[in-house]
Amino acid sequence: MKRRAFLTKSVAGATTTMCGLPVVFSDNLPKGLQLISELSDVQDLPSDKHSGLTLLNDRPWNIETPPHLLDDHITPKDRIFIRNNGIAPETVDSEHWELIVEGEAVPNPKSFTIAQLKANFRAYTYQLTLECGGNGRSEFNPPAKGNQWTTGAVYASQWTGVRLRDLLEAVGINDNAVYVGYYGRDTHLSGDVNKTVISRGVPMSKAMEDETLIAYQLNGEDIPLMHGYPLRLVAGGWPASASGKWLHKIVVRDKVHDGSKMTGDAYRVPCESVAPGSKVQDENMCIIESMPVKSLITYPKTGAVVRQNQHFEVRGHAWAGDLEVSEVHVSIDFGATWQKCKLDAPANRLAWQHWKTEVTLDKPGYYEVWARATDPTGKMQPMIVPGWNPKGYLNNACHRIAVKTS
Ligand SMILES: Nc1nc2c(c(=O)[nH]1)N[C@H]1C(S)=C(S)[C@@H](COP(=O)(O)O)O[C@H]1N2
Ligand SMILES: [Mo]
Repeated sequence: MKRRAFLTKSVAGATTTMCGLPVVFSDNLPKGLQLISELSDVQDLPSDKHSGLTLLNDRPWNIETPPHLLDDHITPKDRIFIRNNGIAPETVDSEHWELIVEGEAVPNPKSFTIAQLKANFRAYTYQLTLECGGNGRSEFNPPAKGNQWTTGAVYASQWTGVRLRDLLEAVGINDNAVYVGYYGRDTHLSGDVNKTVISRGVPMSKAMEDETLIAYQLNGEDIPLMHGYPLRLVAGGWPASASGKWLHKIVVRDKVHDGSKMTGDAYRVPCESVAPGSKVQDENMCIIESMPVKSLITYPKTGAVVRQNQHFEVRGHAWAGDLEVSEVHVSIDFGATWQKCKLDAPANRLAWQHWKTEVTLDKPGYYEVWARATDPTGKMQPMIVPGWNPKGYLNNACHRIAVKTS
């Protein structure tokens, strides 16, 4: 859903502008000739985003990142994909922002300002991999409804904040605690203020992990508005939908949280594999938890021309949900043989890992480079799209790029 380019001609016909810019030499334009920009679709991204990102939808914003723009070890804010289910708040008063902690397992609900969070709890910083459960959806067949993500709904920025665990311990929770759910301050597309956009969460075991944060900074600065300013729950390694933006309430439930997009087929896959196109009853759908092993080639990019017989570096990142990736291999012969890559340790638990290797292509022609990561249980990325599911989640097929030799 791209916006049309915007052409205006002043009444006098003196200035012609395209997308807000004057058209130089507009006097020379033959009458009736359409500008190319008028004929093609022009992307209209939020101004703080890198112009190379790909717009999937502008209401709500859904924008993905091409693999070569994810080359940094720590993803800069202008390259982070955006996945909004509703409309982000337009203005935020961070001074008066309150975080409420309540729910069946909280005998004495409490509320905190951001200043109180900062003053009363120790700050931690972790680099965390956040991948949308629907990343890779575009490859499923029969296709699944929803944003047609290719490979770009993943990033690993650095988050700073307080531990959810420290907060819950300070508030005091009962033994009947089962699940933590979040509520954010975005608004429903319908405009109905009584409707919750999305309210997901994680079980207590994930909530109490060291790396699960109530964050107030991303890469050492205030969180960008689109990514949850001023507060965000972040649970790395799990579908990013568990990491609630514009966080204003945490509920500690005595049952599995049943907020918006926790039930039915949302962020769930069939508990047992099904034939493509099957109808699956809700009771046979299971909540997605730790994300599967996956990797991305961030250099070179598809279309690169490399010198025949001259080695060049291939590199990228790999991640495996709650686990650490144990190996990454690449293939230049469509998976017939694989070479092992150098793989770095993560910056901390739940951060993606960098890998690289040298590749030589010795014949003129077209090649593909495929990357395949393996987790410590021996599970590898499949070479073709795995387990079809109704909503198109968890496609962790090998990433492939095309290169030519010259
Ligand atoms: N409040 C709120 N939190 C949210 C969402 C949302 O729409 N509203 N989208 C979720 C989903 S589905 C994803 S994939 C991530 C996207 O995070 P990002 O926009 O920082 O990339 O945010 C999650 N948290
Ligand atoms: Mo998502």
